[in-house]
Formats: sequence, structure tokens, C-alpha cells
Amino acid sequence: MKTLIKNLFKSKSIPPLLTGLADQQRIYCIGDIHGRVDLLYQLHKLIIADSDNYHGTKTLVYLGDYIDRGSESKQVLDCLLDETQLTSFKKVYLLGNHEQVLLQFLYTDDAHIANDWFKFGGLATLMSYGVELRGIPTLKDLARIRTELHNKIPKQHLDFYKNLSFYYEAGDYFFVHAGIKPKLKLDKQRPEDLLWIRDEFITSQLFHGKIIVHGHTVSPEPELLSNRIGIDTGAYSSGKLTCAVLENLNCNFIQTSQ
Ligand SMILES: [Mn+2]
Repeated sequence: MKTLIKNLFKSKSIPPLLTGLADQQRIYCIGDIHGRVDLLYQLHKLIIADSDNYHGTKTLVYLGDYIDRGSESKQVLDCLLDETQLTSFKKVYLLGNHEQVLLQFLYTDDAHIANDWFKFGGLATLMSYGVELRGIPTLKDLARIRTELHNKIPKQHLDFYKNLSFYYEAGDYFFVHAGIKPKLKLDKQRPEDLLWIRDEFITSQLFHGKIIVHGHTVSPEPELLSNRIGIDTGAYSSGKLTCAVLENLNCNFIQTSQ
């Protein structure tokens, strides 16, 4: 089922003059994967089937949070870096807050960051890279774990994490991991908001200049609103990994089944 985003402006007297994407352009945008490589493979297959007969320009945008929670973070990275897959697509990889914390863990000495990261899924990532964990790590273990992770992460993976983008723009769409701070221009946004913001953005009724396509805040079903499209359907625990398919002002969704 395709929904025309313009129809969603029904209560506004003057709808914004939006055209969405230019003709002959289609974007497939994938939400938070969180270590579920099984779902990523499934979704890639569905995307290939969906795009088979399409001859315009195809772009794949990944919204970040590739790692943590699920047990196969390393394998998700291997899949994303496999250049033999989805070769007819231009690919865009955005930074999620979980990748930011991984980098902070690797390159700063802040024990609070490590502690927080371990609590919100980082242990699963460490295990997927083969870092030895002897029970729940204590502060004394940090230096060893950091060194071991440095030694075990492939250079290609590190380069991938370091080169992720904060946002991507195409036509009337602005793609970002978490969202944007309302009332602040899109080119004036702060990294911490782009990666972490929740309620202030999620509850905002304002139009932000572009339609914001985001993940980070879980909803049971994808959210298609006049000012934003939210596609984090909690794949890690729900088994539903969502992809928004955008063409002109149309948006429909492809999902893995549970
Ligand atoms: Mn997130």
C-alpha cells in the first residue's frame, strides 16, 4: 500500500509545497538493525525483489545502530561491507548513537561511557568480536577489554565506524538516526541531538523544513506522519526490521516477518 505524504497535511490550510524525491529516484531506507544479521539478510532479499523492475536511480540509506543488543554485530558489519551485495544501489551509512559510544569506548578513557555501553548492549558487540569476558566486566577489566577490542576489530570495520555520516538529504527528505531539535535550522543541528533526541522531536507537530526520516525511538509499527517517518520497529526483540521505500511523495514499507 502506498501512501501519499501530501494527504497527511489534511488539517493544514496551506500544505507545504513538497515534491518529495525527483523523478526516477527511489530510496530504500533501513532502520535500526542492532546485531540482527538474520533480519538484515531477509530484508536485503525483500528489497532486491521489490526493486527488480525499477530502472531509475536506487539509493539505500542505513539509519545507524548496526551494533549492540543482538548477538551478531560483527556479522552485520561484514554484511554491510560485502561489496558483492546490492551492487545496483548507491549506499549511504549514517551514524547511530551506539556506534558513537563504541568509538568513545575505543578512543577515550571514560569509565562512565564503558559502564553505560556495557549496560545498553555493548557486551553483545564485544562478544561478537571475540573479546573474552570473564563475567560482567569491572572497571579493572576496562583497559584489557579495550586493548583486546582494538586488536580484534578488523581495520575495515574501524574505518566504517569512523566514516559514518550524521545525516543525508535528498529532495524533501532529511535522513538522520534519532531526529532533529525543533525550531533549529537543519544546517544548525548539534550532533548530540541528531544521535540521541527523543521526546522533544517525537512529540513535535512542527514541520521542520523537510520530512525527517529517522530511527532510534521504537514504535510497534512504522510511523508515517506529515513531518516525520519513524522506522525503528525494535528489530532486536520484535523480529521486525523495517525499510521505508520512498518515491516522489509516496512512502510504503517493507518489513521482515517475525
Ligand atoms: Mn539509537
